[in-house]
Amino acid sequence: MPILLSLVALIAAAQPEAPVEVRPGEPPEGVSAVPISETAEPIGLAIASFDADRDGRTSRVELNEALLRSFAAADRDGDGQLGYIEYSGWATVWLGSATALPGPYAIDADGDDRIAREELLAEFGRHFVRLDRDSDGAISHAELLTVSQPRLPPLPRERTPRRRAIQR
Ligand SMILES: [Ca+2]
Ligand SMILES: [Ca+2]
Ligand SMILES: [Ca+2]
Repeated sequence: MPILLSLVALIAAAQPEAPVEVRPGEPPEGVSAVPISETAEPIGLAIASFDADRDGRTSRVELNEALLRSFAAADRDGDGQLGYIEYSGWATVWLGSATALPGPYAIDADGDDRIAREELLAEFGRHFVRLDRDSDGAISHAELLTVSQPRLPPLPRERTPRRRAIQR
């Protein structure tokens, strides 16, 4: 009898483990059902890089000083204003792309096709207040992160009714 038992044990040990059953629409065990990603807006890149004293936080003074410094560097023709082309150069350096937000139309509050220092400071000031979630007067890196759940691919749809709907 003990021989038979050990034989059963051996056979059981030789059997491959039953595959983990994964039901459609459910993640396998150990994988979070809610994938989280943390991203920063382009304006967050600029604000983080304006942290002059490297304490990991950008104060309003650091923001304004860096904006004025970078404004002067981007003002190629030295007229004290940034044309839209000059602004796209500024945005490429500090926001990472000429088309990143905030765009020139949002900043150019008086619509004269030129960006004045005050207009740049005012627009960034608005974003500063928005991003300073704890209202302590400085933007931490944590305040620049947006936690989001990436979109999952849509479920396949039945085609026929949809085509009919488009034809109508
Ligand atoms: Ca700082
Ligand atoms: Ca203007
Ligand atoms: Ca803050």
